[in-house]
Amino acid sequence: VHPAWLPPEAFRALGSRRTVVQGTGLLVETVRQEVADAAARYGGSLRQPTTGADEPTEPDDLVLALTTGATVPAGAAAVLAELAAQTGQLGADGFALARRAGVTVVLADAAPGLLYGLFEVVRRGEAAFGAGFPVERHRPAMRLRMLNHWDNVTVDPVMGQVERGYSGGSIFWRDGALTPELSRVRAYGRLLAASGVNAVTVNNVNVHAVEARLLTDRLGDVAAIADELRPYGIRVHLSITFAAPVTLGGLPTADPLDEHVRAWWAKTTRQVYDTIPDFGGFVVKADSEGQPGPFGYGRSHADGANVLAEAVAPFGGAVHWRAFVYNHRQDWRDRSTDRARAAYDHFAPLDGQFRDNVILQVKYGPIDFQVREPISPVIAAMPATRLAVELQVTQEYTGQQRHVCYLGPLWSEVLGFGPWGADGPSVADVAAGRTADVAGPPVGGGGLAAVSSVGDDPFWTGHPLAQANLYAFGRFAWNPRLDPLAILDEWIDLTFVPTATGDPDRLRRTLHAIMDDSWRTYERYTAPLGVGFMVRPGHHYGPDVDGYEYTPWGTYHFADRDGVGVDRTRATGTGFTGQYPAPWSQVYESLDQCPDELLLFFHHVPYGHVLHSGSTVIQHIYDTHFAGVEQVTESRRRWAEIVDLVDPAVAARVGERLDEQVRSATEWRDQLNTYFFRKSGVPDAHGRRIH
Ligand code: GCW
Repeated sequence: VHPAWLPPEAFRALGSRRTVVQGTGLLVETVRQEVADAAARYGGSLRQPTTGADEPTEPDDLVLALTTGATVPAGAAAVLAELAAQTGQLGADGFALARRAGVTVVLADAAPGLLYGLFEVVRRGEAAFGAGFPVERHRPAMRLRMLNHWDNVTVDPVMGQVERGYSGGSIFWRDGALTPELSRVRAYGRLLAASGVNAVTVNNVNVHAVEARLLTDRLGDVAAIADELRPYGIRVHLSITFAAPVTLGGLPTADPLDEHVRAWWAKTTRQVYDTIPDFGGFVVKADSEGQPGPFGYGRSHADGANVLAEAVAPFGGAVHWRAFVYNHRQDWRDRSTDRARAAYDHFAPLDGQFRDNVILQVKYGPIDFQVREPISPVIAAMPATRLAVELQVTQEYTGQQRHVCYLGPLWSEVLGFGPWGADGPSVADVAAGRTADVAGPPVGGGGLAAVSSVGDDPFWTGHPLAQANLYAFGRFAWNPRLDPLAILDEWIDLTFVPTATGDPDRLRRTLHAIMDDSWRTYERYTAPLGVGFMVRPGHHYGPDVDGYEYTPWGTYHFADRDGVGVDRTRATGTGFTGQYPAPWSQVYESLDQCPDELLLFFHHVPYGHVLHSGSTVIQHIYDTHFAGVEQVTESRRRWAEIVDLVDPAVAARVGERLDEQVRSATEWRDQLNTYFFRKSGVPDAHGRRIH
């Protein structure tokens, strides 16, 4: 299995030093083991801590210590003194890092912080042991940093084992049972911890019959996974079906207000915590795409979420209730229904009705993980509810890990976006719970969640370069303000540079050239100007402009001979723009002010409409599609120039996927350009070949 961003070489700087680790407990032992392994490989040492008097004759290079001990090793004393007033304020996951008088010091109030501090030292490599630097305090912005696996225990004949999975089978489940390869689960936990993730769900949000039983008679399997992930500070969560009281409990109803249903959830949950004391909680997809939910009993989603929240509350658990609820059986002739409106219409009226251990998990956009969407208006509409923002690391709509598409810049834009304008709180602030300056009582944030891209593929993510997205997710959940290109640099330096043969600068430069702008490149050759979809129905790979146009799924572009786009204005359209607060309700409503990249999401315009860029819509479509393919072709060429610097297996896999990306992008270009040329009759201003 590929080591991803933790090749042994990434531990060289740390492993060649003298280190002491002070503290006790499971995660401190993990830190010790990491240091011991690295030291054994690179000639350093791990010293056992002693008490005050017999400090070592040779000073330590690195001290990792908990602030809660009676003393800290000598080298850390000055740093501890400086921190003094702030000890106890680093939080469970936070740490302080400094280098002074030739000693690098990591101090944490609790063991998880020590582990994150260790991985920060790894990330910095030699720089952690170079020039001194003053005390830095590190705390994650999000308390919950969660990956959702859409893994099934059994293999679905249509979807395969992992729904929207592009990396082989599940790393948790095999042949209907728990995987025999638990070491792989542990290695996964280690990678996640090194990126900052602290929670995982082990099964699909679409909960099928076998998977439902993970809650009850198959709970032992979940416990076994939890045992592997626990040493890396990762708590396990389960996706459950709302119908469980009926399907598993044999009750006549799953009505959340029924006393027997409440009692069943309470009893069942107690058993879960008896087996897995640090169990994180439930993730629920209800009344969505055929999953059962409270609507079936005439109850609200607050009723539904609260009965589960009540069951996990005594144990400190949380319920992640997804806001992805819409009518997937819409009549395409019905112009009054707008899928973009659905989450807000369902959930905004419920603000304030959820128990405080309910986290409403909202996809970042109002539709479905498209390459370009405005942010979901739900994010700005529920000040009295804990919200988590959901991203999609698995590239369902962004090339399915056959295309290079580094999503860091997309996520950075989403997280940094100010729903109340540039000066107000950002999307990340809402997820982190820092919305006190917005009307309503301040509530804790729900954190960041994302659909995992990992499978049992030797490269974890199918496309080796797609590992960068997984890494970036954890880093953003820790600090949403990080520069996406700096994250990419970290990932390159951890993953590739230590094992590169030859010129690491050339490797770094070329990977940046291929990846930096790859999200926008993908946007260029696929659906234009925020209109979305245009993918093949079902598997969602490759172009099919009208594939969803006359289906019940609510994802339409309305192209005709005169123009294209969805009128979501209040004036003449579905009124969706009214779900945003100012200034966006106005900006999006206005044809003049609406940003180009979202124009067709909000407006239906003629092909000759002139964008802010100065181009017409039709010419923009032609230009971006030609440019997108050129960029992909260029990336293919660049990769060929650096294959000598990387592992041959990686070189071969990436090369083969880039070939497919060139083919697929060309297909997208030709279908899109031809489609719009035939609809509009407007020729390309530059006379390029359109079929
Ligand atoms: O993007 C859509 C996917 C479904 C998925 C759903 C969801 C798990 O096509 O496969 O179901 O979103 O987020 O629930």
